[in-house]
Amino acid sequence: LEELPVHYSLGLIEEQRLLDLNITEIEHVTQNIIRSHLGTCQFTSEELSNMIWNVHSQEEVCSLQSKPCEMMWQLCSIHISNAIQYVVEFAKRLDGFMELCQNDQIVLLKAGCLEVLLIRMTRAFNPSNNTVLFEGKFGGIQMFRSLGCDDLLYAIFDLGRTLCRLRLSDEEIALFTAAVLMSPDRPWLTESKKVQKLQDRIFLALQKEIQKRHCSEDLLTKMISKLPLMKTICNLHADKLEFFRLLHPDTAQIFPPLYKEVFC
Ligand code: CLR
Repeated sequence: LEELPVHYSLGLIEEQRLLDLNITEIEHVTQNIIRSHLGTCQFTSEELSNMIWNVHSQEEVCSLQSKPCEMMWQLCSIHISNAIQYVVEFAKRLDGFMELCQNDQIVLLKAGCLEVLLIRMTRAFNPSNNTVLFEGKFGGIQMFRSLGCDDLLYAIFDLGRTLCRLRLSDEEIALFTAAVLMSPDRPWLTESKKVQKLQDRIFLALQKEIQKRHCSEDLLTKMISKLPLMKTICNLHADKLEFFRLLHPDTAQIFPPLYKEVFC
């Protein structure tokens, strides 16, 4: 080492310092996102695992099934907009999000919040009996029969099962939802380069997080491969909502304002 020219060893040190800097920067991104997720995920994993065998009784399922279609739509939209409020708070806490222009903040949230909810649903989904958390207890797809959207519900439950199979940690869910939210390809973005840079950092952080826990490197590929199914679900939801509004033109009052703002 003593024989090396001085500038060479200095160069090495410099490079090493740069590497450390990048590592701490990504570590920073990771910590910010995980903290934001844990602070806004509505239920801790512990709360969810305590609830998981608390299943709706047959009577409770029947009473949901006998609700009129409009009432069930209203109930679901209330739960969804409540959950969206937490997603909005999640986005606001992500480094860089509030520095985007207001137009882009709105574009990203409108386009991404249902996808984020669908990923978050994995935490509240029990794949061993195909149940999801709804109204404080777990229940199967039949709870939603009166909505008249069987194909949509099958797609949602299908996604729940396939995402659960990936056995994502809370950290991975945090980073995955952040990456989905920061999608630079959403229509009407004005500063998509900025969003691209933020998403690049998030994917780097996600890759690092996956390397920590898994031997197989293809988890990220598997996660990304679920995005088309999510897009299909979003489109189906939009179609069903449009159809519902055609059948019930008086729906202006039944949906909560946030649900209308995001989806109508
Ligand atoms: C997702 C994870 C959130 C909490 C939460 C709130 C509302 C839940 C949602 C989760 C999962 C999907 C859900 C939704 C309410 C209605 C909806 C159960 C658990 C079902 C699938 C019905 C959808 C029907 C329409 C789109 C018409 O932290």
